[in-house]
Amino acid sequence: MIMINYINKLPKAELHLHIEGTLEPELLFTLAERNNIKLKYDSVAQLKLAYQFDCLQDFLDIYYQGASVLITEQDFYDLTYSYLQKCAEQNIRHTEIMFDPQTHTERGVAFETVINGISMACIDAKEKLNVSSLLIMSYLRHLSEDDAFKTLEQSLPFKHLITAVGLDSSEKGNPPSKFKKVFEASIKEGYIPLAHAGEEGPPEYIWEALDVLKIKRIDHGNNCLQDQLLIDEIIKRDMALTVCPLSNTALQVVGDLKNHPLKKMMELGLKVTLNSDDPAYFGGQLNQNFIEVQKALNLTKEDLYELAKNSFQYSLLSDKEKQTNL
Ligand code: ES4
Ligand code: ZN
Repeated sequence: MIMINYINKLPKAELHLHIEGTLEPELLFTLAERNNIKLKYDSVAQLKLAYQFDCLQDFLDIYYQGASVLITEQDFYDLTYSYLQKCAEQNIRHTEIMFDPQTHTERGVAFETVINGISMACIDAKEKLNVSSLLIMSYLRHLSEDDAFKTLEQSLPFKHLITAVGLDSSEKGNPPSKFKKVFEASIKEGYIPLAHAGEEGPPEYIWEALDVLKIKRIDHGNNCLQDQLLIDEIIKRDMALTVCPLSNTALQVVGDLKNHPLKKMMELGLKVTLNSDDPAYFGGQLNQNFIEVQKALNLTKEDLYELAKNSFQYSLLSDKEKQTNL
């Protein structure tokens, strides 16, 4: 109880969060009805039964289906604002939100609809909830580099609303080097490069994300533990890993929370942050990730404080903005 209180009160930033992954089953049904979309599931309970995953691809198949109920600017606004309300309740003071434009533009939803809905909610949440946010536009790695280039082009009129680019979706068979040119072009446009790497993919993919894509932060990165030289390099470059414990157990990247490498990572000197990834699908918001991992790994208050401190320190906020939170 003492630890739960401590966690709830701790000011935190969330650095690894897919807005499409915050779509709770209840809102999913509401939006399906609002947009006259027929779902494969008859009820919220039935839908929830489908949330059992053997691997990342299993999850992605359901996640893309879920996202298909998002049609209008209002839908994206409601989705985002409802996540930001949860941030306020958990004392998440700052969040760096990933969105996948291609998940929507592929279905005929305009880029503009997506970004306008999301960013209006962010503006309102700053004013009404005092939660700050910034946006990370993620390229889907199962699609071609040409497709990512189209997305980059579509984003340019909205450049002032986007801080960084990311790389997500099916990792195996889609190495970072596939996106070398589009990351170079994104950096030229002023976007900060980030990428998922080493969630299911090998350490070589993390090396590529560092050396070819020039990323500034590693999403997941669990598999760096298989390569001591890589661990040394990540520490030398002072790069953080955005670790997602409940995502890792839900997708069977880690068998049991008790065997989660988080504590080992901290002991090795890696800078890690805790994150919820896709909370509507993985069984818990950010504070639940803190609570469950604290219990499973017997983390101390000092460990928890360090994780929360890292979340501000390795955020994309300016040094001045960080000062107000640290
Ligand atoms: C994702 Cl957990 C995870 N990994 C890769 N891509 C994703 N997109 C949404 N969640
Ligand atoms: Zn992710």
